[in-house]
Amino acid sequence: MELWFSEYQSKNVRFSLRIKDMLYSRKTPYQFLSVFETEEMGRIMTLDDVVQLTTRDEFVYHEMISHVPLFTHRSPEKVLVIGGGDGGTIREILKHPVKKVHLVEIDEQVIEASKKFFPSLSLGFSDPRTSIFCEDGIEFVKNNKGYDVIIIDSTDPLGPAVGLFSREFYKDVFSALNNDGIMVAQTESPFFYGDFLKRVYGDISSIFRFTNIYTAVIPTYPGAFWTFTMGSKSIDPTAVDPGELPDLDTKYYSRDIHKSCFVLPPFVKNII
Ligand code: AG3
Repeated sequence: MELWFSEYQSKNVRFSLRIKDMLYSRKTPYQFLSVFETEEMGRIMTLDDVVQLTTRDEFVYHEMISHVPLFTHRSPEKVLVIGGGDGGTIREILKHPVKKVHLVEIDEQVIEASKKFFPSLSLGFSDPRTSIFCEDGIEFVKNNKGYDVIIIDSTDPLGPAVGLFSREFYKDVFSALNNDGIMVAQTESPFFYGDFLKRVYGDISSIFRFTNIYTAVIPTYPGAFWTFTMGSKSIDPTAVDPGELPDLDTKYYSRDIHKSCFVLPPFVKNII
């Protein structure tokens, strides 16, 4: 018997992975969390039947959501991650000489499942620079300040994550950042979420001096062509000279990618 996991990418498009083994499945207070072993994409974590990561391609998302803002800042010391309970973003941030990384994940069970099933992602949880807070990120940014970089590693803009894409939240993120602070949010694929991207870009650019979208290819996310939207208080992201960036052990991110990822095709420029 063949077992398949399918994610509805839109009402009329589904993406399916053949499952070898179902490792974990439970309802948490916030969402339905599953872990599968797949035939081809390694291990996957899903939340409410939406792919969060596969061990085969997670490096693209986690490298890109971390290194682009951290290297744009140049000397980040204190970094906040909102969401990202799997730990992949923390793992990448810790490749930089940062002093403190705070992780705010609302669902403790995502952290526990990652420790158990995704050790290559969650290894940064035990680093002395990491502090973990199982709280609502929306409240957390209202009460905690002084960050150089804030990374919003959220699920899709549905259900509990809706507030993480609101203009009010971005204003609180702005206030939680230092004067040269930078934020980045994962902002979906322009193929399926064009209107959403336009709205978020408009909101972030009404608050931050610089707003830039950059992209990466993530085969297991809807549309594969993924966007990240960066808001910067004073540093112009396009003025960064990638030639001056230090070497880093990465598989997708590179100096050339740092430059090219900000180049947008006309259909995306026309959306925003
Ligand atoms: N980021 C999840 C991105 C959204 C994926 N969307 C989808 N498959 N429809 C959080 C997980 C990685 N840390």
